[in-house]
Amino acid sequence: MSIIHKLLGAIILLIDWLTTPKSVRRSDHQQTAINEQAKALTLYQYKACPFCVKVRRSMKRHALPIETRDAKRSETAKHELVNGGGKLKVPCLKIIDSSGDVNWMYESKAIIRYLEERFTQAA
Ligand SMILES: N[C@@H](CCC(=O)N[C@@H](CS)C(=O)NCC(=O)O)C(=O)O
Repeated sequence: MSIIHKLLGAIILLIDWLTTPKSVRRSDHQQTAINEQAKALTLYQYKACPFCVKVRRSMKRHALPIETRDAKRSETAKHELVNGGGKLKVPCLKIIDSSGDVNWMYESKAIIRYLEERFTQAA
């Protein structure tokens, strides 16, 4: 990775840290239900990818404890993503529905829209 890439990544992470959004507050009962639902979701991502930062900020805003797996640092996560989703591109949200079917959702905008539609009303 070039120095410029590393520097850009560090700047992105710094701005993200300085402007971390507040999380929505729910009743304990509601948050417990959300936490249960979040267990069926996994975000494949890179730490300093700006599209992944956008998705992680949305997760923070909606107080979603979604597991993240770094497809750059972990060969296992990379294989899971490529084998399951079909391509090495992040962010990608793995969604297991109530029937156990698995869907791999690419594109940060689509993922953020999905999280907002699914979890905003529950706030
Ligand atoms: N339009 C996509 C862009 C995603 C994207 O370009 N991700 C880059 C990382 S920042 C990527 O996965 N590149 C492939 C690779 O690193 O192998 C989105 O909004 O999610």
